[in-house]
Amino acid sequence: MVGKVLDKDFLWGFATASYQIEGAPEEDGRGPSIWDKFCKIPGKIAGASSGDVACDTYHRTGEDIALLKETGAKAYRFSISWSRVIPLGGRNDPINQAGLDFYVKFVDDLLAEGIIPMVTLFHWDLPNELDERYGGLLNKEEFVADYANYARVLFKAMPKVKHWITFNEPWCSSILGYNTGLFAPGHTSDRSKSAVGDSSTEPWIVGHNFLVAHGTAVKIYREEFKPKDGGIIGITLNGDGVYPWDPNDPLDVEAAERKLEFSISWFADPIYLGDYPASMRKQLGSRLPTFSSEDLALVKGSNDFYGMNHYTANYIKHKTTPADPNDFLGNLETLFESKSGDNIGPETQSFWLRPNPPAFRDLLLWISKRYGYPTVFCTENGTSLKGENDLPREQILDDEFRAEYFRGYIHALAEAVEQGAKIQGYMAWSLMDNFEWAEGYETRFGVTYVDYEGGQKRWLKKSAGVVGVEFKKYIKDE
Ligand code: GBH
Repeated sequence: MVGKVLDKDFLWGFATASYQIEGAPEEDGRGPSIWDKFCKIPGKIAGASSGDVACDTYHRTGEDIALLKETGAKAYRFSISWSRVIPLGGRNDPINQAGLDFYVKFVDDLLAEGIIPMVTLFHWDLPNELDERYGGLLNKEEFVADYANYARVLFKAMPKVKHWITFNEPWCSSILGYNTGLFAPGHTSDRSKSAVGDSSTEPWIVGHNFLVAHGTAVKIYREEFKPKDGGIIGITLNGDGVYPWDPNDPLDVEAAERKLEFSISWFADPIYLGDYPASMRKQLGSRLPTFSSEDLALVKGSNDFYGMNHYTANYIKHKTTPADPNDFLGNLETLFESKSGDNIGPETQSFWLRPNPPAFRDLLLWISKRYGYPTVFCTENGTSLKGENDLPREQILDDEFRAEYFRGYIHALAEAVEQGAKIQGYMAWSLMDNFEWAEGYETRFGVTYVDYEGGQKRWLKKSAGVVGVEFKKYIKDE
C-alpha cells in the first residue's frame, strides 16, 4: 500500500501538441512547418491525412479549457507552433502578432480558470522555411541562433508562464526525422523513401544541435527572465523501460543498460554529467559529435527539471554481430517476449506500445539515481487501445483499458516517489484524440473522444475522470 506520498502542490493534468490539435494552418498569417510539407508527400501518413483540421483547437480553445475544468486538472501542457509566431522562423524574419496573441490569450484564459500552463516551445513542427533556407536542424549555427530568438520572443511575451520545456523528445526528431525517415523531414539513407539523408551521421548531428539550442535558450531564460519571472525550464526526453531478455546473461543485462544510454543518456548525460555516454562513443566513434568547451558550458547543468515522456517497455537482447552503421539502438534487439516466455503486456493500437507499469517505476528510479535525484515532471504518459477507432461512440467512451493503464502507471509513480524519486508533476497524454503523426487519425490517445466526422465535437471518456481520482489517493491533503 502506497500512502499520500505526493506534495500538496503536485501538478497533474493533460498534454497536447500544436500540430496534433490546432488545425488552421493558414489562418492569421501562420507559415508552413515541416509537418505541413511532410503530410503532403503521398504514402507518409496513414489515410493520407494531415493536421489541416485536426481537433480544430485554433477555434475551440474555450471547449478545451472546459474539458480541463471537468477533469479537475491542475495543469495543462501544450506546445507553441513556431511558424504561427514567426511564420518564416528566422531571427531576422517578422513576428506575426496575431499568432503570438493567440497563445498569450490562451495562457490568460487558462490562468483565469486556475489551470497552470506548461509550455513546450518545440514539439517537432519546425518552420519549413528554415529547413529550406539552411538545412534546418542540421545547421547548428543558424538553428541555434534562430531558436534562441524564437524562445526569447515567447519568454518576453508570456511572463505568466512558470514552466517551460525547450524541446519535446529530441530523440524522435533526430532518429525518426533523420534515420528511419518516418517523421518530418523524412531524411534517411533508404533511397526508396527519400532522395536525401545519411542515417549513419545526420541523427547524431541533429541531436547535438538540439542540446546546444536547449542550453542556449536556458541561458537566456536564466539571465534575462528568471530573475523577475521566477519560472523553471527543462527539456523533455522520451524513454521506454527495459528488462534483459535473459536476466542470467550478463550481455543482455549490459544491452538493457546500453538501450537506456542510447535513448535517454544521449541527451541527459551531457546535461547532467557533461558528456555523451561511453557506450555511444564506443559504437559511433567520430560520427558522434564532440563538445567544444563553449558548447559544454551551455549544455552542462542546463535543466531546472527533467521532463520525462514514458509509455512502454521492452525485453532487450544483445546482438553478437558488429553494429550496423545505421543502428541507433545500441546494437540490440527490442522484444515483447522474454527468454522464459513472459509477455511484456497487452497489445494496443500502437505497434510499439504495451503497458507495463513496474518498468515506469524502475526507470524513474534509474533516472533519479544516475542524475542525482533531479526534480522530475512526467510530461507524457498514456495509451492507445487496440481497435478503438472501429468501435461505436458509446463503447469508445467506456475506455476501461485506458483507465486501468492510468491506475497502474500512477501507482508506479507513487511507488517511485516512496522510494526516493522527486516527482512534482504528471501530464497524461492526451487531453483529446488527435493527429497521431504518421498514424494519422487511426490511433487515438485521448481521454476525450473527438468526432472527426461530426464537426470535431468532444466527448469525455471514462478515463478522463480516473487520473484525478488516482492522484487524490497519493497527494497530501491541503
Ligand atoms: C509521444 O512520443 C509524442 O510526444 C506525442 O506527440 C505522441 O502523440 C505520443 O507519443 C503517442 O505516440 O518507430 O519503432 O522507432 C512517444 C514516444 C518514441 C513512441 C518513439 C514511438 C517509435 C518507435 N515515441 N517510438 S519506432
